[in-house]
Amino acid sequence: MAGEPQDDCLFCKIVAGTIPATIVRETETTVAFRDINPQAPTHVLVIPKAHYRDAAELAAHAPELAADVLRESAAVADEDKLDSYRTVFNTGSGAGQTVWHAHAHVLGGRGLNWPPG
Ligand code: IU
Repeated sequence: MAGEPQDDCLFCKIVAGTIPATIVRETETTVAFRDINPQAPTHVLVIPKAHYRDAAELAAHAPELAADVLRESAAVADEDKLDSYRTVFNTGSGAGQTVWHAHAHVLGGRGLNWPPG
């Protein structure tokens, strides 16, 4: 069910502490950790602790939590002293989503092209 931990979800396991991650920030409702396959000098994932399969489900069921994720994304950029950065939510496999627990990618520390691939 939306919002409930899923046994087979990698990011729920990171939240539970049963799989290690390089955590850079944590709040009551969110965790931010370095991506294991970084695409930029800063590549941090910000996730809600509660399980929602993607950003659309998160926004529909828990808009205040979605706002927490955006606020923490800005805080990550601030901590890494990024004056420009990109916040990305891949939603659906056609857009490149591979982990089915909503997450914001925070990318920065190099020039970023537009449009993305
Ligand atoms: P995507 O938007 O669902 O494609 O992003 C998933 C990200 O999760 C991707 O950038 C992976 O490198 C990252 N990731 C991770 O940081 N740790 C893991 O154990 C796994 C994936 I699996």
